[in-house]
Amino acid sequence: MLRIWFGSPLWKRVLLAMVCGIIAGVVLGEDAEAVRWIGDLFIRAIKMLVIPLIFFSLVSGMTAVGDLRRLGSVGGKALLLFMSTAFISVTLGMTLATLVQPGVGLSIDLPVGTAVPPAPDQSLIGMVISLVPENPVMAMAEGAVLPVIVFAVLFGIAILASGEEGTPIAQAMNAGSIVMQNMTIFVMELAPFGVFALIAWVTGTFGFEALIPLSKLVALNYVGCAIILAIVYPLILRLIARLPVIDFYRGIIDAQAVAFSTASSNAALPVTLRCVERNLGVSHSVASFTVALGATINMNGTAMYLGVIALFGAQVYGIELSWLSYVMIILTSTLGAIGAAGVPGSGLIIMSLVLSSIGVPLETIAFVAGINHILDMARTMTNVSGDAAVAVAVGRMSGEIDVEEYVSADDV
Ligand code: DAS
Repeated sequence: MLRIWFGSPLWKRVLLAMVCGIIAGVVLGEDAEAVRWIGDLFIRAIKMLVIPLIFFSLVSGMTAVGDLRRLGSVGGKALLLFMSTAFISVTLGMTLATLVQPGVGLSIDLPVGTAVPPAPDQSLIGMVISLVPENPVMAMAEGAVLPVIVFAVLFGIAILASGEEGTPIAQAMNAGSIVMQNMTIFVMELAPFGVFALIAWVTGTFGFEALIPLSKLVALNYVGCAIILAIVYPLILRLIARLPVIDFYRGIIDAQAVAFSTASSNAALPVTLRCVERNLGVSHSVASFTVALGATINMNGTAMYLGVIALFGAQVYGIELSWLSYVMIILTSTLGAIGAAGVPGSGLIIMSLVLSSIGVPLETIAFVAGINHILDMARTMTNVSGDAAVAVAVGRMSGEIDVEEYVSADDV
């Protein structure tokens, strides 16, 4: 029985858990509250990973650059494209959620006593100042993720500046990143149990209609990914790389298939590299750096998803968002997508930081956890396609792409 369970793909187990959770919720009604603690345990396990995952993932991503000069030339172009596409993606996600309002109509009041985190009341300058931690360890202890991200980026640059990239400190950061990715995979193995409990509680407490917005969320995320694939990346290819779009998508279809089926940028990395080098003609030097860094810090599908879910959560709980909240969503989603790891479910983990930053209860995860893997497959495919698009653009700008090879792109 155990072999059948753990032998089947995670998305099938989560889907089964979701169906069982709905049935349990309908049967048990309010009594489903009795299993809520399992869901709370799952949410706590997700929160447990955020700080160490982001810190190690970011520092090891920075040190993977190799040296500051490289960070300046190829890295500078790649990072500019990574950040701008992430900004566009999260803004797209918020726009779609504003237009469609997936959470409106659910209007859930949290059970008495549930502390709703305070919405940000800082001024913009106050917010910028708070990005620099007075004490990085305290920032980590308090779960202040944005200051931790700032410290991690500076820490990574300092490793490069001191020429320490090949030393034990850099190796330790890389090892830490691998450990945290494995821990994320382990926590996601608990997802079926957490999803069962959360969906049972949601269905039993708020009624079956509470699940109807989930179909809107799935549709929104897939439409958002489609817009990024059909508009954002072609703009990069046409305006920056000045290369045809059809050859690009023909050349990376294998990487997209692996990313979609595994919901993991890391799992797709070897195929993405092979597609970018062999099918699209990007030099090994630019491809290996840009695609590897992109798999770690470039996640446009995730950024878009975070924008959608942040507004969904605010709509569900009837929380009015200030303009500063929108700025916070863009900041935390853009930086959070950078800190997310290329493994299944990391976007769900980063979501907890985005929700906390705008005072939206983490109970929102209860609604999304059940469909998260379905969303993860599409956003991972979008993430990987973005890594390849930036590699082509940087290769073109650096004169390190064989255009003949690109236009003759075919499947590997
Ligand atoms: N599954 C992550 C990836 O591999 C993306 C996410 O969870 O949002 O890119």
